[in-house]
Amino acid sequence: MAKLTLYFGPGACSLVPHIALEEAGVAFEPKPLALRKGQQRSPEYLALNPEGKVPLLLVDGRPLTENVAIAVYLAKSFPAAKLLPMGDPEAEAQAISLLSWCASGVHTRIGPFFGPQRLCDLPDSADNVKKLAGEDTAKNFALIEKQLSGKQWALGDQWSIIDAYFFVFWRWANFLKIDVSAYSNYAKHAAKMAERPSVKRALARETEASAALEKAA
Ligand SMILES: N[C@@H](CCC(=O)N[C@@H](CS)C(=O)NCC(=O)O)C(=O)O
Repeated sequence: MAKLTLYFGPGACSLVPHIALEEAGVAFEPKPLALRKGQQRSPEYLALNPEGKVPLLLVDGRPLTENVAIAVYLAKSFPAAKLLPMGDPEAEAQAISLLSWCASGVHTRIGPFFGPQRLCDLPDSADNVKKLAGEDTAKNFALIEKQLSGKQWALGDQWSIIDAYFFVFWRWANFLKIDVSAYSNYAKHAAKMAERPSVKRALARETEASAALEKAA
């Protein structure tokens, strides 16, 4: 089996593969980075991922970036964990469609709340950027709410890595104090996610890592 190393930022979108690794019960080396301190831009890290972002999975030392690619790699490497549908081409493609939308449609719209000046650095523009990000995020959350309607998980009865992605956005929305009161299916989904042992383990590791990174110089 390949040696796996996961670089993650506590609370960041790297929680998606972090939960997936726990769900698959796979041994891996966790490498937390303090994103607020800019550790993702250190020369050592940029040599592994020139984009300076998490997640990064090292597979026997070879870097694999991008949540969607890491999800597909983990799902195919550990089929027993059923992280994504496998076998039926249409079901596989539908899952990748939803996963890609999480990465390119949802993440990119809620992300500007964390750094509005990265999108527009005109004076006094931050509130406008956040207003637009909020409108798009509300539309995206309404779509997630619909996706979860009448279902146990994002794809139906079977949990998938897409559920981890939905959970990350929910946590961000709560951290950002975005009003989520309109999304009852999504709230129930998040509550069920929080009870999953894989999620508890990943969150415990991220909380511990966060405290250690804060303490370190
Ligand atoms: N498209 C990438 C996005 C990765 C991404 O934006 N990661 C954020 C954390 S959620 C990051 O590393 N930010 C640090 C920075 O931009 O300096 C993926 O899906 O893996």
